[in-house]
This record gives sequence, structure tokens and C-alpha cells, in this order.
Amino acid sequence: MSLVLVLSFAPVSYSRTQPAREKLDAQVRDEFMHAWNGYKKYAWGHDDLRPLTKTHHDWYGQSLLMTPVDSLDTMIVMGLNDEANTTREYIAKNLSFDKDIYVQNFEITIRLLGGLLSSYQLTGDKRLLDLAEDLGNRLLPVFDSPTGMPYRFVNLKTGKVRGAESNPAETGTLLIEFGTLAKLTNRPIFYEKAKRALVETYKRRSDIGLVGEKINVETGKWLVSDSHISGAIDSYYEYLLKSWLLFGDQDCKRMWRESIASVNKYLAEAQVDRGLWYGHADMNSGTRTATTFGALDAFFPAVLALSGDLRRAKSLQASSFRMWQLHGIEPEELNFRTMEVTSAGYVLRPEIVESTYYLYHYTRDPKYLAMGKVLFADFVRYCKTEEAYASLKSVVTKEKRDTMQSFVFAETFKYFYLLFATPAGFNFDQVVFNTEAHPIRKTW
Ligand code: DMJ
Repeated sequence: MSLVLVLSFAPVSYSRTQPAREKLDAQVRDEFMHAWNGYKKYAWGHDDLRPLTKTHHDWYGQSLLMTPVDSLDTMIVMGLNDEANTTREYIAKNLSFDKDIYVQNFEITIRLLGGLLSSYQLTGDKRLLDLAEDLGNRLLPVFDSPTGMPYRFVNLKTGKVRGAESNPAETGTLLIEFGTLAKLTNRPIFYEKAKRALVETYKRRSDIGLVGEKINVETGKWLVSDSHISGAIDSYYEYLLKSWLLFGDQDCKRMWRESIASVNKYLAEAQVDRGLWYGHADMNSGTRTATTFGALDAFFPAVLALSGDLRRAKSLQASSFRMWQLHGIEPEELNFRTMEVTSAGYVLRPEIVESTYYLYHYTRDPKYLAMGKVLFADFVRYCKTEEAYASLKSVVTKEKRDTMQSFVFAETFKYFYLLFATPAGFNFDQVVFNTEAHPIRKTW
């Protein structure tokens, strides 16, 4: 299939007026507090709030304070100082990783390790760094596979591992957190293990430079050869770029540059009437396997913009916004050739907001503020509940679902806020956001 990059297509329409930025940042903070108060009232001390039944949920039967840790740096960035101090004290006094439970290395790394490190940097509270180091130590056994790529699960008490069938997102989205931990504790082992995992994933790319969707970390063999930028691969690419930027790692720079060339060659698809999208292709032949794109893929304009490719970033962001506007809120996935929804849920995902923020930062084009205003109004209209926020079972029917994942605090509200605010002392160009939107500063 020949791919022609066409950058002009039907203009995005903004039905609502240009926003006053300052008023919107206060509204975002209010909505954050609305959801946070719901969590505190019904789920305090637990991982997540179930917003419809107003009960709590712990991922592994015992709480790891997923929501408080994921939320803390957002409170700090928003200037919610009392709330942040109370939450920080609670975490420092109550969070313990000495638990006989198997946890998913990827999720724990991006949410908890990333959250603790970021909040440590923002507050200087050494107790948070100590927690991060304890967690890092307990996660380290995941890397003891024959290839160096991590197992998916580890028991925090025994160090036993399981889950040899993994994917590039889980094997390659660790270096920002483990690398930062290495720098802050002067223990290079954390950097070396996570870097090796990333490199070993990259080394197994196909002859045309793509990675697949599922890999066995013991044999190093691919189990699924479908390639894309969606879930199970997405943040692997993000971390190649960001690890270069955060650590100045020249291997990551080279791996990013080679990878993005293949992604643009085989996964991008642009037509005059449809605009730019990224679909699926077989990692070995480059043959198109699916023309789907979704809420998770909407992170890619941010990555493209960060890499300097504003041309593609703007085009893809316009496509993401078309996806959002189809039903007034984005579906998990659609077919971009037919514009039919193929997976109708919305779990409060942040990626499209993140990309809007990056594009506004780099272009200062007010159309991205207007876009953000539309996203925020729809988000509130369809997802707000009496006492919190809820996912949607279907963006078509707008029926709600009883989940509110911690990333709504870590990412969705944070990116909305940063789009509309200029927090004192917060400088986009001095931080790298991990994939859970925890800002990390290069202090070493
Ligand atoms: C988050 O946990 C992270 O952004 C991850 O990289 C992808 N999925 C969710 C948000 O949608």
C-alpha cells in the first residue's frame, strides 16, 4: 500500500467560543476536587473508588494507595497545598510494600514508582524517596529472565515472578522511573536493568524496524506479530524518545530515530478526505492488518510534537479530535476508514488531552485552547456523577460504568489544568512526564 502524507483536509470545527484560560483552570481544579472528595468520602485508604456503587476497590485485595499516590503531584501542581500535605502524610505513614501479593510490574512502576519519585522531587520529602527505593528493590526480580526483559508480575514479599508472555509496553516502559531512581539513589543497577529491557525489546524488531504485540521474555520470540502504536506497544515508543531527552542517552536517541522512521513508513495512513491516522500492520511484511485507532493512540501527537515533528502532530491531533466529536466523547477504538466505532467504552482516558496540551505549548495556537475547552465540557457533561466521575460503558449511549481509575487524577485532570494554567515554578521544558503524567526533573 502506498502511503501519501497529505496534510491538508477538512478543517476541524470548533462550535464553542474561545475560552478565557484562567477561568478554566479554576473549573478544572474544582472538578478535580469534586472527584477527589468522592474518593475520600467512600474509598479513602483504598486503591480506587467505584463511583456508581460508592464502594472501594483494591487491585490485589490489599491497598497500595493507588489513587493517593497517583494524585499527589497533581494536587501540588494545582496548588492544593492542604490537600497535598494531608495526602503526603497519609502515604508516608501508611504505605507499605511488604505485602505477599503479586503485582503487575508495569502498572506499579508507572503509577506508584513514578508518582513517588515525582512527588519526592516536588516536595523534598525523603520518606517518598525511601518508599520508592523500597519498591524498586522489590520489583527488581522481574528482570531476572534469560533475556533481561521483565516478567509481568512479581510478589512484593517473596520476589517470585510470573508472566513470561509480555509486550513492548510492559518491557519497555520502565527506564524513566528506574533510571530516575538510579540517579536519585546513586544505584546504577536500576538504570542498567531497565535500559537492558528496553534494548532487548528493540533488538528483536523486524527487518523493517517494527515490533510486535506480544513477546515471550524467556525465549525472546514474538507471539503476536501485529504492530501498531496502540495499547501493549504505545509507551515503548514514548520511552525511547523521553529516555533520550531525560538522560541524554544516545542509544535511546538512535533507537527512537530508527523506530519512528518505520512507524511513519508502515503504520501511518493519510488521505485527502480522511487526514492522517496510524493503523496496524504486520511487523514482518508491513501489510496493513487493521485500520483502527483509539483513545490510547491519541497520545501520539504529543510524542510527535515533543520529537519536533509538529507537522504530523497537528494532523494526527485533528484526527483524534474528529474521533472525539463523532459522539461527543471519544470511543476506545474506531475504524478510521469507515468511522465506525469498534469498541465503544470511555474509561476517562487522558491521551487526547495530553496531546492538546503539548500542541498548545509548542504552537500557542488558540485553537488548541478551544479544543481543550470542548473536551473538558464534554468530559464533565458525560462523566461527572453526583459525587465523583465515572467511565462510560458506551460513548454512543453515554451509559456509565462503575470505575474511576487513578489516572483520571494523575493525568486527565492534570493535563486539562496545565493546558489552561501557568503554575508558578512549573516549566514544561524542564520536565519529562512519565507515561502516567508524573513530571520528572533532571536534577542530576
Ligand atoms: C495510563 O495508565 C498510562 O497513560 C498508560 O501509558 C496508558 N494507559 C493509561 C491511561 O489511559
